Amino acid sequence: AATKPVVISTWDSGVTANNAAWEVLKKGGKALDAVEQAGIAIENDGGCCVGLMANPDRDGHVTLDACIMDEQANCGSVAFLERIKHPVSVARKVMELTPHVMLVGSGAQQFALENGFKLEPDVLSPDAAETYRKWLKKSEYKPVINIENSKPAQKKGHGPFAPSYFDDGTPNHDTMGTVAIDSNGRLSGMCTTSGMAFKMRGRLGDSPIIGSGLFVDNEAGAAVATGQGEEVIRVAGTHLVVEFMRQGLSPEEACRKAVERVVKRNPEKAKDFQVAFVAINKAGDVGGYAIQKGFSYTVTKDETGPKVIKAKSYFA
Ligand code: SD4
Repeated sequence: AATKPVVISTWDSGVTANNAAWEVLKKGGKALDAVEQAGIAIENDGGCCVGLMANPDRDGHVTLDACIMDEQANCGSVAFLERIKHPVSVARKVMELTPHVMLVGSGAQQFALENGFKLEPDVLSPDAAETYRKWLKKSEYKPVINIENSKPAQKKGHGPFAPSYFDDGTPNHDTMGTVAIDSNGRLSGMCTTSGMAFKMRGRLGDSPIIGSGLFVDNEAGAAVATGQGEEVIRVAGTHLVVEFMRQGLSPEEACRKAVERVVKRNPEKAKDFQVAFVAINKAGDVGGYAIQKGFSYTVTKDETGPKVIKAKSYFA
């Protein structure tokens, strides 16, 4: 039976991702191709937090995490990948060409090079270089637990529903996650990120981990996460969202229940970090929910184009 295609992405920057996905979906294309295109589009111009223009780790290197999953539970993932422009596409190749799900670091890079991806220069974008220079001035060069949250996050002008920013204006997070259903009722999703800015070298977040940053089950639904990855991993966040949808909850309710689980794990700390989920079910209903206000998501259902929706949140 024909389904109406729908695509939902994290944040207001999801407009870029959705527009690329919609080009595929509107022609009756596959959800898997649509979400990959969404990832590619944002990796081309992901600003602070996705792709090679993004903020670096503490050592000044951009390290990228991405994964992709289709309606048959095929999945692929790369993490701690350096100097490759399109981690989402490398993740898809891992899924299609190897017997494995995850490749990391130099092995992931080697695999990418063997499969026709180009080694990009090891340089920061001008914005990232400037942000890093400022960060270095104030910051001792040693690992600090949760430095991302060591100052109260503030909202500063960045689109209608700004994500969290540090006091000095450094963006905290803006991972791109996209889930979609196509006209054949196939669900797929992807997640791509540079992770938390100024993370310890070698740190992986939730984003490349199937069941944490992204999960797809064609019987129940698909979900993707953004925010403080460590807290998402602790509850296997997106797997949890999908299981709640399997029990019959709407996507928004499922996201809300998963957010509540994250908060319950650490009620004190939860006041200071952000975690958000977006989800889609088999009927093409979509929803999202966050711990903190300021999270938005983008939905495209038809030719009227992407709509940015302000998510409800645990803390008002
Ligand atoms: C991470 N979840 O690496 C990612 C960061 C993020 O928006 O979502 N940024 O923990």
